[in-house]
Amino acid sequence: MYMKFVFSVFFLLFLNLSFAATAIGHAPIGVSGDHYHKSKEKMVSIRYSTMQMKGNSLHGNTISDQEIILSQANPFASMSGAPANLSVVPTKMEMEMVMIGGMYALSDNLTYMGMLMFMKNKMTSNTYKGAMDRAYLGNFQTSFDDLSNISLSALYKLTETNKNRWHLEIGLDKSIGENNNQGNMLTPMNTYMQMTMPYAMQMDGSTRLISALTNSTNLNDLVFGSQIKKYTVLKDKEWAFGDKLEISSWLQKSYDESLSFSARLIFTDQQQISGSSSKIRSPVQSANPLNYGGRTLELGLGANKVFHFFNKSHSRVGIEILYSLNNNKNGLQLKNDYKLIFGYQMSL
Ligand SMILES: [Cu+2]
Repeated sequence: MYMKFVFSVFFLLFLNLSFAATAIGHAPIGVSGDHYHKSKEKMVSIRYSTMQMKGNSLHGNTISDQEIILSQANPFASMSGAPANLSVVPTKMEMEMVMIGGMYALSDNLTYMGMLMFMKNKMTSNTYKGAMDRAYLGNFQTSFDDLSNISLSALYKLTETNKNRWHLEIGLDKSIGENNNQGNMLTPMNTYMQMTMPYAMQMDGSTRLISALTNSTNLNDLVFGSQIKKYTVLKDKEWAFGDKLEISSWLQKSYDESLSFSARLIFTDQQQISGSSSKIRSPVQSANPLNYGGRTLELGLGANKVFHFFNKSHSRVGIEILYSLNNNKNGLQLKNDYKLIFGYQMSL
């Protein structure tokens, strides 16, 4: 429902585009908080991203469904009727996100940035018999669609010369979606049952501190940029997704004034889930808080294009595709496959 509304707004804006100005001024579209503004400037943006996860890994090594159901114990086996081993195996997860953002510069040194995020997750899983021959029973899909996060940040300029700039970001992010989404699951008893979905299909309701340091260096028609960003849990409800550190470095090259290309490396290190929910107890890896977080490395290839708009304001369109280079996730998890980010920014 949210998604449809957001797309309508997006395409209305998109229809108004016409040409000209410089593309290299902003980082690849997947980097948020990459720039600040001059006093009184405003900007609105919308970003859409879709991420695919496919196949499983145990401590970073690929593992098959059969190996999972034969070797991985169900942590909830002591519950009556629960199978001794994991019996539901996620095979694919598709995450879609829409972020609507606004920026406003109070002065040349201080820019405020606000963001609203919508999320849609779809998970496909296989179910196997809980005991005896462990026969394959079928697959099923669960999903949720929700307003997920709201954040507010201050971007503070540290230094700026013709060649180089540095800025800080300090902000708060609040997770506002539901933490007891239910799904209809095919159980190892070959029945359908309404159950609280695993953590991956919930919002944790936590408040996080966002802190980041960003640098950008110009070398003629090249830009070298880097950003280190940390999300730290300040306050949680029952449980929270772990603290996350992201380090990103990119190289951009101008094709002409209005078009640039980029390559980016993104390293992410996330902690396991802290706490747990007593309602999440299905015989699936994603119901175990230990099977979250870890280290991943991705390569992003992207392009930015600038358009002119009513002479005084301008628009940018950015696209970035992230390929997974390395998955070293904690415990048993789905592997990252690829991510696509598409964004539109308009200066007012
Ligand atoms: Cu901006």
